[in-house]
Amino acid sequence: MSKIILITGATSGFGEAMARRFAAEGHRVILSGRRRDRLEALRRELEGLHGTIAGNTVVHAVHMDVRDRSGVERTIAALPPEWQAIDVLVNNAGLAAGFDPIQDGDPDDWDRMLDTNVKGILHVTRAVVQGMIARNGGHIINIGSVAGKEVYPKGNVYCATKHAVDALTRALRIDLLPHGIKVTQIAPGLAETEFSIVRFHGDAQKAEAVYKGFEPLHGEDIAELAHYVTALPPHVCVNDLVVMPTAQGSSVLVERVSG
Ligand code: NDP
Ligand code: 8X3
Repeated sequence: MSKIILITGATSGFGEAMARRFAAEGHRVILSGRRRDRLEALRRELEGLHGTIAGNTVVHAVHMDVRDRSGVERTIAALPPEWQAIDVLVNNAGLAAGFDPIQDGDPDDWDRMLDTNVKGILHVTRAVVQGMIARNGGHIINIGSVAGKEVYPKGNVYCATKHAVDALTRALRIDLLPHGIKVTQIAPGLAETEFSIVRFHGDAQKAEAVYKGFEPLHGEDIAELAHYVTALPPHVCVNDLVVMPTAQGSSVLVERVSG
């Protein structure tokens, strides 16, 4: 059955891969993010590939900064009627900013991470969940991280935000239980997206080094898992899914081949 799926942070990485996958599986996808040019390019591409389902376009795009609570509320409230009954919310937008020991960290980076990774999930969930409750069903997927299961050197605030995602996911699951709403966390390890470029403030060399000597996860791997958890029967909910590259054993243990 075709679902309406809202993805935050659909302009790159996991979010973009999930948008492509869900649209290819016959779902209707709401793309969101801050970079308007990328949103529009992906919207056009997916519409060209998949056209319409039962008279409705397969894709809709909204400019939305998850840190802006009133902007999020306005954007969700202003969705066209045929896009309002969101079945699946993927809280994917997030970032790491900086990679320093706590004493050298930049408080502006801390604010960006806390506001995006934690408060962003709260803002979007709050705006979407009332509709799910009214419809007595839905599915919220939070993209956590192995950084929400462990801490590692220089990961401090990013790890704290992803531990918050882990806790919030479990709390949502409990609070939304009476409403028939599934809540799932997908917690990936090292994946090559724009994540490290953002973390290192645009330093592509430092970012590339993170994925040297082993095969990291790719956006398509996370899209596969997101598709899997949404395709299960109504009585089955995956609560938590930790996934790493085969070469990764923990946040700090990666089997690399040199050369
Ligand atoms: P990318 O940098 O490739 O994608 C991040 C996405 O988040 C972009 O689409 C970006 O869009 C969006 N985003 C960032 N800030 C905001 C904001 N304020 N409002 C709306 N959208 C925002 O990285 P990934 O795909 O890797 O990251 C996706 C999620 O996966 C994040 O939550 C990250 O923490 C998590 N993760 C990543 C891992 C990895 O190794 N790559 C591993 C584990 C988890 P735009 O800039 O257009 O707004
Ligand atoms: C991103 C993966 O290992 O850099 O969440 O924290 S890691």
